[in-house]
Amino acid sequence: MSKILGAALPNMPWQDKPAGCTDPVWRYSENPVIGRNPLKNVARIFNSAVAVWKDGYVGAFRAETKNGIPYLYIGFSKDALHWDFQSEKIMIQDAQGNDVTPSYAYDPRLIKIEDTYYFVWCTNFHGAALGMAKTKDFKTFESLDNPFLPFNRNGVLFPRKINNKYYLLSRPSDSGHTPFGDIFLSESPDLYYWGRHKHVMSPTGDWWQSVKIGAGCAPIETDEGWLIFYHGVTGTCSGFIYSMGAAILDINDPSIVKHRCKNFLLTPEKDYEERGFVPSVLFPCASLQDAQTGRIAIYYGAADTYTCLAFTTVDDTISYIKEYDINRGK
Ligand code: BMA
Repeated sequence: MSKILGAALPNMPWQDKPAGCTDPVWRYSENPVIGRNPLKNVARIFNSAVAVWKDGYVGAFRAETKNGIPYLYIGFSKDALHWDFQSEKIMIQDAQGNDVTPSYAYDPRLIKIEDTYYFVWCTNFHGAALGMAKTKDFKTFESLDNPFLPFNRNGVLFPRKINNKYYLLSRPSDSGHTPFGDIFLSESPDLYYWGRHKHVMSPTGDWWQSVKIGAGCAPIETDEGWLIFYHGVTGTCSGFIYSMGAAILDINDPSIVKHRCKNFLLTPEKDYEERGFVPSVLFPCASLQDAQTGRIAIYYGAADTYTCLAFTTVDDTISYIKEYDINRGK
């Protein structure tokens, strides 16, 4: 039996595995959780992140406004399914209080470390790059500048310091639709200065992840190591297809991949994943987990249009990763 290390979360969204399901991850029967035109002036919310907040949940949402530009919105929820969105995008200040709200912002991750919540997203820094900001109250958001030079995407912080340092996964890219991409790990003493970069994983010969990969949900601490859900991309005659994979990284040195699954855990196959603004995109950005039961709820964007939910347990996923470990040649 594998274990999640961390807090119990008894009120998180959950549905048992459907009878007869042999897959390690299963979808929420009421998907999508966020449909089209979810609020005035916003056409789509997808590739978004949730976190525990007070006695409920907070979300950092990629909201595609009706001029086609994505911004970060926040919302609150009692059950992490029904959301009360704020009507305007969040504004970001620097430490002196000057407005530094970017001209676009997308694919947010939201990670709590100690008593502070951190947003990491793709921002406009003379092209696509990582933006980072922090908040304690979801009223004011202070920029932590740009961790890296352009171009970079899919920045995901670890939820705690390791050996007293902060760690960030990221994917150096180009400023367009990037036909390449590996996951790298960077270290920081203070969340401003990043260095000691290490390579973590590359695309593989498994076709679903043969073009590029990028970190998705914040790493989940387990007794086997850091469990990561990431996206893997293949190229087809009609464009890229995004699926979800998983791996386990060493708990003390997360640049070491202990196990990596050669199979995808989810790939677009429902109407809401195959049809939308960008068809066949399944893009995980966040999870909620309960250390008591080992349950995990994964939030993912579908077809650059919807926000959806899938479920697994730490045991289902870790035993599947090991069974189909890339190093076992199965
Ligand atoms: C990537 C990002 C994601 C998006 C994906 C598919 O480059 O922009 O936000 O989901 O493309 O369009």
